Amino acid sequence: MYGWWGKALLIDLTKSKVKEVSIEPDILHGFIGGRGLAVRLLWDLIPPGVDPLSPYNALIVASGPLSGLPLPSSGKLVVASKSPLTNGYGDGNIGSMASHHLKHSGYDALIITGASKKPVYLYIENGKVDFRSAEDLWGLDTFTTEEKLVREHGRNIGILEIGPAGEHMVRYATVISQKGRSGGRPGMGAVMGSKKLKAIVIKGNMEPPIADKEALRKISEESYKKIQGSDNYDYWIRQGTMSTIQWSHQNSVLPTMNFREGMWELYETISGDLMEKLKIDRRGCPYCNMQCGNVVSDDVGEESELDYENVAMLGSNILLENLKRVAEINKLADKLGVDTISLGNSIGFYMEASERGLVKERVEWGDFKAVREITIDTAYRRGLGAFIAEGVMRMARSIGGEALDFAMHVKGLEVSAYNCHTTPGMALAYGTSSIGAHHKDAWIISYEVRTDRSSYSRDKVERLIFLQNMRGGMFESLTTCRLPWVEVGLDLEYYPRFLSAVTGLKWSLDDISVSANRIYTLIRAFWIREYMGWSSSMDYPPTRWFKHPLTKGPYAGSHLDISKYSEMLKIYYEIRGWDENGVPKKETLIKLGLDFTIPVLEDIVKLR
Ligand code: PTT
Ligand code: SF4
Repeated sequence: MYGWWGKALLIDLTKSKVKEVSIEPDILHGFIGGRGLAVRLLWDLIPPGVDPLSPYNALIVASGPLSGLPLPSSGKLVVASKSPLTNGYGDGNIGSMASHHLKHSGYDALIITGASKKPVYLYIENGKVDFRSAEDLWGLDTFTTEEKLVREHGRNIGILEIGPAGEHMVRYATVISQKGRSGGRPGMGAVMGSKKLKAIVIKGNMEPPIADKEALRKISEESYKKIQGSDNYDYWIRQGTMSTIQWSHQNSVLPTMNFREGMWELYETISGDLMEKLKIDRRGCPYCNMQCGNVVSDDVGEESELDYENVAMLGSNILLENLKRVAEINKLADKLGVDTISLGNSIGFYMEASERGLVKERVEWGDFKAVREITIDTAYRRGLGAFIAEGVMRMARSIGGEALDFAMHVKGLEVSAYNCHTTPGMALAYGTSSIGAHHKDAWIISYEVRTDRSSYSRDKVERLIFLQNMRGGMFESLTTCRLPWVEVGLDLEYYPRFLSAVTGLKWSLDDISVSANRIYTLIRAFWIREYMGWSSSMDYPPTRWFKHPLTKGPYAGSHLDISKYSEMLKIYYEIRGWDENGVPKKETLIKLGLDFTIPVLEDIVKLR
């Protein structure tokens, strides 16, 4: 078989045992890799209803058939597990040398189960696993951890690690790599912490099985050139995702004051244009020729790598009006290993609750000193930080009443940085994303703002499903970065060509779309299994967007219409082949080859 190794390493931390398990070709062809492979493995491996922070949960680290190969922006991998934030399927994508080394280590995935009694890290060289003591690493921030591991093992390795937030099982702790790459928003770092797993060091130098190396070399060379020659290339290299700050403000979608408003008169204090002036370096993921990690010097003179989501959520959303200060909080989040989107949401939610007099301890909008202190305390679950570490959904439930209306999450995952008072398509993208309110599966908002912004049309739902299948299905499973397509317009047709050259099988975009549909539907089945049922109310965006109109700018007075949203959701279900409650129909499961889920689901819900 070409394209995959056909094997995973099953690593049991309780018993310090390792077993090689084979992965059937049908599974690899049907679910591709990365996210698709992860959810397929989780379905079989973890007991239904498992506590995500117990030893019985599994953490999957998966590459895809294109990861870590010499083709554009391929240095990505997926970390996935049952999420301690949402109790459903959770994953994240991370750009790291760990992707290259996993691909060259003889395995498609690591499956990590059990829990160690004492802190450990895994040293994996060409598939041979050593369990090493991490007692001297436990408690260290992610930057220091990585420096120590590099001193111990040299530079030619890939490292994934957690910081104090993961160790203290903050519900939105992430996995960090290379001082500024973060993955696994729904608490993948907390799952590592619950297993007392501080880091994974991986080294591989085996030749991956590629069907037609010469064809791959040619397509790859051509695509790298296309990227470099694109019209948007120079601007992208200068600003990366940071140009979205000015775009979002101009289009009234910039999250401001806990998503109360969509624009902020002080947006220039955190903009991409300002970042360009402060920029001291540029970094990025392996195999990428459009590297977008913009590094600035922060308030205390240390390096911080900025992206749109980080700056919007820790800037306008909490009214912090100084890019160097925002950069300091962002760097702290990376060092502590906590997701910036959920952190900015959780602090913003608390600031609003405090303004409304719903909580005892007062925290003012834009109070930098307080934000700095809360960020550190959250990672260690100290004082107010212990409350904020629980995330928006749990904080809102414990306060109750009106707080539930301004709790900005879907299924427990905090909303990423797009305000949707006036963009129903993006609201539906959040409502139906496979991990909760994340834009990664469908960034329909740019299309929506360019075209018919206020419509709730069928066309928009069709476009959304296409985007979900490409972004959340194809890119997450191949697993490569989607930005060459999204930002500099690399033709999507390159991806089936890469996949055909690597696997020796003939793939079209339509074939990949069928797999994406299968992956989406299996993820939905996973949520139903873990929630012991489903209702369409789970697929609605936060109440604020229906109930609290914008008060500023050209869209003042606007909000979403709930009955029109419900109509869109119905169309969404119909196209996916799910029933009116959002449960996949039996014929859909059979058509997609997901028959194995039927007996499990039939015990829980009535399948139509
Ligand atoms: C991603 C989410 C994003 S999406 C951002 S900024 W973005 C935030 N980044 C964080 C960070 O940084 N530090 C931190 N402590 N928390 C953070 N939380 C937020 O996490 C990232 C890039 C970006 S930058 C984006 S859009 C694209 N995302 C991709 C994706 O999801 N899939 C894919 N196939 N390709 C992608 N390419 C781009 O990658 P999550 P990274 Mg990320 C510092 O992790 O959990 O998926 O959430 O991976 O290597 O850091 O690259 O404006
Ligand atoms: Fe990484 Fe940015 Fe390159 Fe994507 S475009 S691979 S996120 S550096």
